[in-house]
Amino acid sequence: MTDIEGTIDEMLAPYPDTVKKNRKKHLVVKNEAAGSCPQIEANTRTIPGIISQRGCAYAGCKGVVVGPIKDMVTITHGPVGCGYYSWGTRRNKARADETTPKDKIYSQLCFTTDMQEPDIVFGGEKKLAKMIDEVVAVFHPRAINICATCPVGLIGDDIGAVAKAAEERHGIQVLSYNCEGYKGVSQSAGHHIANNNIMEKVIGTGTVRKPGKYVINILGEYNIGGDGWELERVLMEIGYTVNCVLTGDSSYVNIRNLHLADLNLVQCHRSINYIAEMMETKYGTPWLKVNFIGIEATNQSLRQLAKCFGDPELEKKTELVIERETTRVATALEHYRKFCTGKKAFTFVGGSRSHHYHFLLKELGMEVVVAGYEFAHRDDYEGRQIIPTIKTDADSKNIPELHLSPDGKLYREAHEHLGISKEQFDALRKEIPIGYYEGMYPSMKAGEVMIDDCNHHEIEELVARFKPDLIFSGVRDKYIAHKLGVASKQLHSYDYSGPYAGYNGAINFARDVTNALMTPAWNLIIPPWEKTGNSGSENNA
Ligand code: CFM
Repeated sequence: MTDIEGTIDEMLAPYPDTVKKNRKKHLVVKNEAAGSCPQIEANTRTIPGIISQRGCAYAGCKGVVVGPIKDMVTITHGPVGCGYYSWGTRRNKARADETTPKDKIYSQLCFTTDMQEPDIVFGGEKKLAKMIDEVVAVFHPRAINICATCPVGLIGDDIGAVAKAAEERHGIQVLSYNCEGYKGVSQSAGHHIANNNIMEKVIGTGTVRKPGKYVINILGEYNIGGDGWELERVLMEIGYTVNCVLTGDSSYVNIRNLHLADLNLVQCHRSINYIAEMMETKYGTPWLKVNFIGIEATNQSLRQLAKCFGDPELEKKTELVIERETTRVATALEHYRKFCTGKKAFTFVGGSRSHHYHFLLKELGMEVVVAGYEFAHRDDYEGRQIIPTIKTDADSKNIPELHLSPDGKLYREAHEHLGISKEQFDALRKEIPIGYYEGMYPSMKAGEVMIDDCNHHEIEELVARFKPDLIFSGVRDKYIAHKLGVASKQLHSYDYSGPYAGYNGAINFARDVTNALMTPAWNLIIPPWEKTGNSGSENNA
């Protein structure tokens, strides 16, 4: 047993035996000698009573995937709390453009049926139908989403029937999502439910391809703090047409035309890999895993993207932009690196960022000693090659798998989408991550820890034992870190800052991290374990 494994056993020691056994499966210590990643347990139920960082299926569907679509009204069908607490908390920015005027941006607003006790007792369908009529009369949206919360499923409101009748009444698309919070073990279930509906009912209904030689979509980019805008700036300068970003600053009209692009880039694998895969099956559209967090990661993603089209001119332009942008940000990054080098970090975020930010943190000279996802699946840790070995359980069977087949009219082979030969595509596939994601494990170093569905107790213990300088997490853990005397930065909402993606984002991030690390307050707080000279849970009360 290594020292770190011994440390983990000590951390789990206060748990009852069954809990200890369960939680141990959610932890992996990187062991270079062992070669491939050991199996980690993920996407399974949180132990009742444990204070987890996770959200619910409704949060994943409404809050993450469909909520940012700016020209759709998204109605939360349920008591007011779910709508209210998911209002404006995720910083998916949107702005008026040629698809959507300013007064038609609804992603910033909160629409909820505010079900009351009589609605729970007698059913909420009539109230929902009335609300749709009012929304159409007042706002005239292009289309509507209805997201169900827990009580809706419990009382059996047929939101599908309400949506269908409303479509007939109003002549616009009304999509219903049975994303009741309990539908899965985390928000991940809601991503899948949203992906299914968008794929089945929206993608492929449009006929307008945006003009351009290289037309791409960015999937799994939600424009938090303006990240997507920074990426579009760079991609457009190189010569790409960004057909649609799913779903950051996206509009319904563009999502309908998603299938008309040549290539899908996948930024957040966890939340959107379903659509990427289904589009590959139905339309033959290839997808490329990218990461635009960190300068080198961005440069690598841009180079791999340029290779896809087999055009030397595109590669040349890519190199010019990379050269100019990298040089432009180098001095500022070098300045911040002086403050960040040698500092240790934890990254606990949902299902993608804990990995993506590794690259940027390493560029700043920092080490990620513990990294975890709230709700990722095994492939986000271990790589997609293990997908066939993932056992489906009762919770994952809850979400229907769509079984699609190639579209007779629109299906084209991947190489045809890219305008290259089959041989060129096959060679490319071996070289760059087309249709593949390697997961977080390869980014970890020996002795570093990956943890799934980390909880309050474990965060305290890990802090006491690994003594990080900075914890990247969300609002649930931010103040745990502060109480332990450690600086923290939110990687979900960026603490009202951003963008953090691409070149300009890297500078913003380096500045914010430097500010967090250099804040004198942290030197004035004595962490609990240093007061007693011990470590361990009994000292963390
Ligand atoms: Fe993808 Fe996200 Fe994430 Fe996610 Fe999220 Fe988010 Fe996240 Mo918060 S879609 S998995 S469900 S990158 S809201 S923009 S930051 S937990 S790591």
